Amino acid sequence: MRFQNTLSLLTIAAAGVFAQTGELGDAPVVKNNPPGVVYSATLPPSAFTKSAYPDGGNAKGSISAVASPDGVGVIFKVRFSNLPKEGGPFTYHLHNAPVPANGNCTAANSHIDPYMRKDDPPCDSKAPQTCEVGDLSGKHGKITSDPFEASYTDLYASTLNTDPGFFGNLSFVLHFANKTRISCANFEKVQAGTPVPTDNCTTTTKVPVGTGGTTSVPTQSSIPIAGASLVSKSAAMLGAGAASLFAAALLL
Ligand SMILES: *[C@@H]1O[C@H](CO)[C@@H](O)[C@H](O)[C@H]1NC(C)=O
Ligand SMILES: *[C@@H]1O[C@H](CO)[C@@H](O)[C@H](O)[C@H]1NC(C)=O
Ligand SMILES: *[C@@H]1O[C@H](CO)[C@@H](O)[C@H](O)[C@H]1NC(C)=O
Ligand SMILES: *[C@@H]1O[C@H](CO)[C@@H](O)[C@H](O)[C@H]1NC(C)=O
Ligand SMILES: [Cu+2]
Repeated sequence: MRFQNTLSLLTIAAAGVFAQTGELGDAPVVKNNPPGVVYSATLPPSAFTKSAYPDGGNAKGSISAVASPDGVGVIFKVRFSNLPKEGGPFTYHLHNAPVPANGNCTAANSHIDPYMRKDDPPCDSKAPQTCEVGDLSGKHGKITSDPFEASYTDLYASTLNTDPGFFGNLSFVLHFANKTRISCANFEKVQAGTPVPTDNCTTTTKVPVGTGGTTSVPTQSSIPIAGASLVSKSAAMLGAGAASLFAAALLL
């Protein structure tokens, strides 16, 4: 019995399961996110850290988020391109304050961390419930390519405005590996209350998962990512892609 306990402890230690837990415990899975409500955030035309783009400009980047059709977790679709040539792998997080009108990314404060886990030691992606709720790149992977695309379900961030993991009126920040803030953007509600997708669409739609492959990549020609086109893009995604999002949720 004692030997077995010791052995299992050793096994757990070897597997690295002793992840940091928040002072208030692990993040609970959010099960009541309102289906169909989309939030998105798009980086502005010029960087916060100007030295990242000596000739002006900025990374292109957007995050859109919608609850899973069953309300369990939130499906994130993340795209970045035109990243700085050095200083990666880049990280990005949901931050716990909005960006003011002057674009000051320092004012976006720190990560969404309602269970008070702090960012040190780093998130163990094998135990995402122990990570800061806002640490998306810690849980789901850093930005390791340009362009970079990822689609995943996060079970702890929330689109329900009464949940501690709510980010819909907050922001995300893109960082160099050394944590310097390159750029940041506020989330905005894109569209409310679309109907739950019908099942019969799932067989005909491609599943956008991860980077590369069949997913479309933003091109240089689509430089002005205006609010309007973003809205229509996301709306189209919701309509035509709702079934694929659902499929992605099942896969991930
Ligand atoms: C962080 O990394 C960037 C890119 O490599 C560099 O320009 C910047 O000086 C670094 N900042 C600090 C504080 O080390
Ligand atoms: C940016 O925000 C930080 C933190 O709120 C503040 O200390 C700093 O003065 C602000 N800088 C500007 C230029 O507004
Ligand atoms: C964001 O929304 C929540 C819930 O409605 C609210 O409690 C919080 O104060 C808001 N935060 C900001 C920065 O507006
Ligand atoms: C899916 O079902 C809806 C409602 O039942 C129907 O109107 C639509 O034509 C169907 N679509 C396909 C591709 O079968
Ligand atoms: Cu951050």
